[in-house]
Amino acid sequence: MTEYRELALRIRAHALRMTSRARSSHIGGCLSAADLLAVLYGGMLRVDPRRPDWPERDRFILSKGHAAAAVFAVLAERGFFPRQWLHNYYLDGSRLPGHITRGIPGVEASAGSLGHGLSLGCGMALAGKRDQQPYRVFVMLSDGECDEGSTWEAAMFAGHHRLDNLVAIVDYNKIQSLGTVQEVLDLEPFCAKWQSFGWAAREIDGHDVADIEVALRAVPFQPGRPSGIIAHTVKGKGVSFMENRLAWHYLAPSDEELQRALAELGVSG
Ligand SMILES: Cc1ncc(C[n+]2csc(CCOP(=O)(O)OP(=O)(O)O)c2C)c(N)n1
Repeated sequence: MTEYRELALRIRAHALRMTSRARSSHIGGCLSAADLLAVLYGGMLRVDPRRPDWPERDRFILSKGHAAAAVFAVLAERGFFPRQWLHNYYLDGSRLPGHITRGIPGVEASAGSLGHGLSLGCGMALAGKRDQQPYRVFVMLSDGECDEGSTWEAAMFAGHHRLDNLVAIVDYNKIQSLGTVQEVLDLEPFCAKWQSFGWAAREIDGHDVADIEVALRAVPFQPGRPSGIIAHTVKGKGVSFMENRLAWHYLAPSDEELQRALAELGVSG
């Protein structure tokens, strides 16, 4: 568990530095996803950085593509590409754009226009079944995307086709870009909605690495059903002045805020 926590810390520190340097948005949703990504890439995903195109690899799709900084950070930490690439994230001439983009080693799909990742995951999972491939497909969604009809069409499709090689992980941080989920379009009873679409779904604490590992080890939760993990998280998790603050969806940390945030995490600038 210590390794997961250390990896999550490095993801948070990288994402803070990257968004600050680029003066770019979305740090709140990177910090909420950091523990989930640490457990996924810290051991649960069957991937190999030396063979990013290995046909039997698990597929991971970041449907909430604006949190790219966190995924680039974990891919660099796992050795898919050099850590130096992170230094000019989202700057002119960079290899790493502000949203997740296919073509970068370890990235399976482009995303950023929200609400499409689960459909992509369904296609990959269905292809895997038809080709009798052993890989699993993991899709990380935001709660905001679950206000979109396309997500529920994909959820219905996955249930209908009994895609038990598909796992949806919702980073349920309860905050979108301009309001809370409750104000914008409430999702509750959320877990029950997934279940009614034919999914085996459960709720976890998305910051408890042990809880996350137990859930990821248990997929598929039920044979013949896609697995849904509703991960309760906190937007901005780990940095006190960002936690649960709507403004940190779009704000970029200033130099001074970056130093304060890194000091709170206990890492140097
Ligand atoms: C189709 C689409 N509409 C609008 C946007 C602009 N946008 C970027 S992030 C975001 C919502 C952020 O909230 P959420 O999706 O819950 O993400 P998280 O809190 O996990 O960062 C929106 C509306 C978009 N990227 N795609």
